[in-house]
Amino acid sequence: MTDSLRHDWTIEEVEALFRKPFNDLIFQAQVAHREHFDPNRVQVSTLLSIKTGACPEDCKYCPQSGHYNTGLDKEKLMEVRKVLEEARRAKASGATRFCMGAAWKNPPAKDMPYIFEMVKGVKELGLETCMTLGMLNKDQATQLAEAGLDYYNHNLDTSPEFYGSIITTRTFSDRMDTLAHVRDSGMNICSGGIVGLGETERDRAGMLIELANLPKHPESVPINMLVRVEGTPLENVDAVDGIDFVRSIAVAKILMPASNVRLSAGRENMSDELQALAFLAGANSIFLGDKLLTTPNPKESRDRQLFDKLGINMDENTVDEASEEEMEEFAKNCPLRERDNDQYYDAMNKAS
Ligand code: SAM
Ligand code: DTB
Ligand code: SF4
Repeated sequence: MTDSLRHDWTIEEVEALFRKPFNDLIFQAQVAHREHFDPNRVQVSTLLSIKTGACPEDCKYCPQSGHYNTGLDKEKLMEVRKVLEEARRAKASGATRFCMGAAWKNPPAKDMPYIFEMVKGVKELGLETCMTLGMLNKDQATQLAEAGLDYYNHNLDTSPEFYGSIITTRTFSDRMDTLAHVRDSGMNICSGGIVGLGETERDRAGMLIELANLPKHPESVPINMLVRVEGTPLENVDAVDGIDFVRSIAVAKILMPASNVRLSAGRENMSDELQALAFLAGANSIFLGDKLLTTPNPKESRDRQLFDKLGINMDENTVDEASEEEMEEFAKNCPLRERDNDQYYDAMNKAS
């Protein structure tokens, strides 16, 4: 498929964007944004950690890595029933997409039946579904697409050059392989990165180029500001400058104008004014709800106040919800939903 979007950005061009006078950069991003979106609407997702902590990966930014002591309570895979309760709550708060995250290197085969039930159940509630479960092989991506998963989140996080300074338990090309499987499966891609890991501006440009030069742009591009968590190797890294952060949002929008750019982690420590600049730079998606996966996010009431001040409307739910009867029928045919998986996990933990 051909589109009018570019997939051939060079590092020189993107570094030049980063160096533009701020006003010119924001103007260019806002013009690009308005060609594809209503400038006063944001897409709203809610996050839930469905399996928390004890991750075998050593991502230096992450409170859930088993390599660091961050005082986090580990939790096994959440029961399907509980996930659906949280999804119902998210929908009532106004989210249109429910994103389920697991602290895995890759999803274990034995857990896939539970995962599929979560996808089906959340969809039946009338929400879009997104999951982030680590690396996928081709079959897993196909099976998730068949279960009805709408989006798969898999971030590149930083440039290929800086990657090895942040994560040693996988490679940048492992990440790209999973993105290719997700694209081939027909699911939408959600992929972005983190600003504030100690990377250079060239690294920020490098990461965005990798996303923008994919054969098809990710439909969703989350830009996270590092949440510095005590116990992680990056707890004392210098805080990222707000204006520099907004530059990354603007450049992401200019490179991928038809994609939803998400003002993702880090909003808890941002002023209203900084968030307003990020929206002006083309961010049009957020996580709503007082928790991200394990760290705090602004209270819903604060976000609603901010949107009121800015005249921003939240996207409305357009997915048809299943009827009461359909939900009952689904529950009847879903033995995993009500099953308490404690016994199953105790046995597994003993075996490992
Ligand atoms: N384990 C899976 C993976 O890494 O793909 C999924 C969950 S992982 C927590 C999802 C994303 O959260 C990471 O790729 C990273 O971008 C983001 N993240 C994790 N810790 C963060 C932090 N302290 N600050 C900002 N973003 C963070
Ligand atoms: C994304 O880019 N950011 C979200 C979501 N995708 C999965 C996760 C942010 C996690 C922040 C740290 C935490 O709460 O554990
Ligand atoms: Fe594990 Fe994902 Fe955290 Fe890395 S970012 S340690 S893969 S949960």
